[in-house]
Amino acid sequence: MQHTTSKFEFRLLAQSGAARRGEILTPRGVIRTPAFMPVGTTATVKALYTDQVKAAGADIILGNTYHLMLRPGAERIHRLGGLHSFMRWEGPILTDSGGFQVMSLATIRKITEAGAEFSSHIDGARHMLSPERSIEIQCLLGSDIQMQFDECIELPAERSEVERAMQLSLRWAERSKSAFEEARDNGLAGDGQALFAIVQGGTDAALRRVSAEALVDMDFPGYAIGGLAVGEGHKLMLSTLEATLPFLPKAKPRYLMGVGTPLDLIEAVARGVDMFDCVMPTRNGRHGLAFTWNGRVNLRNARHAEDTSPLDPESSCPAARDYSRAYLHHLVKSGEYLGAMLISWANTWFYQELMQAMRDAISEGRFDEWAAETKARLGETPS
Ligand code: PRF
Repeated sequence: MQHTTSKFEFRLLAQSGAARRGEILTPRGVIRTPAFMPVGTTATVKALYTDQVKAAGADIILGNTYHLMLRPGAERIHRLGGLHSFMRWEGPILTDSGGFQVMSLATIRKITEAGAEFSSHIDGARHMLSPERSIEIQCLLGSDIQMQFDECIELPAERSEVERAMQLSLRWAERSKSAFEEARDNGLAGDGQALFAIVQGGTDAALRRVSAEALVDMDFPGYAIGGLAVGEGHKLMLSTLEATLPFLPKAKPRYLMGVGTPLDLIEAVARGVDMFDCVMPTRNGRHGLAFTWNGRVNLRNARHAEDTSPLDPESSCPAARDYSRAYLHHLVKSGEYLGAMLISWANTWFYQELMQAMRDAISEGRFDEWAAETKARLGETPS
């Protein structure tokens, strides 16, 4: 483990156009940015050992307040020594606050000024999440980067509804910050841990600006852009990013939540985003869809049945380099666990190689040329 610092710190190292290369220093290690964080919702990056996640090149993974509070419970994880030792991941962990998952997963939910009341998607039991309880849970888990409690609504929505949720999220940002500072005063969080704010406001540029400016006034160590990739489409997502990023401080990391495809990542980095998380590499891996340097490959397709070539000869991932497409096709068609494991591994590795390629291109001052070449190679079309 690298003990580089006792404090949370962000350094900008290079810029190419608006694309930024940097590093976040934490007591648990350095996060190279732009960074992609594999999603470890229930204290596991599905179908992968943590050693594989690390070897793929990930510096940080994500965990979820919502899932872990329901099972096995935040207090239990705390008694067991915290999330890092529980799941055997020594590097930094970012935890989402639960607001988004309440909206997407819980049934019978009621949002009030106090917080979100909801029924568990597991057993229907009633629960309450507030900004204060969310921060308490993230402290119990031992999260290195915590997220404010927010409300993310589905798009399209009425402007008045978007504004209401954005304003509520601003008040919840204040309460999240107070709760985090109190936790620090009580020794439940240290100087090396950070709380990020989340900008909301739908696809409305004016609301995004109000949200960003109010959060910047509150002075957080990092800012997320939430409320995107929720049905608005690729173009509106990018124009909303363009309307939001100018109002965020250059010296702080910017995190686009729940995004995305390889094309989304390239376009967002080109506009100045530093961090991402998404289930795309692992969820698609479990369904037989692979990401490679020559584009997406659906291993269910019969054209792979007798193909002895590897998934991606350019990848240094054993799963992509050492197994035939015919074998992967067979595993996927047979519903074998190993199929999900190998393709999740290859995809997680590919996403990290993509981020490394972006970091290199930024350092070399040729991000735009790299992006044009890579988009053509990958053949990704906007979703
Ligand atoms: N808020 C939170 N988590 C999130 C989102 C959000 O808006 C999104 C939106 N894509 C993903 N995850 N707290």
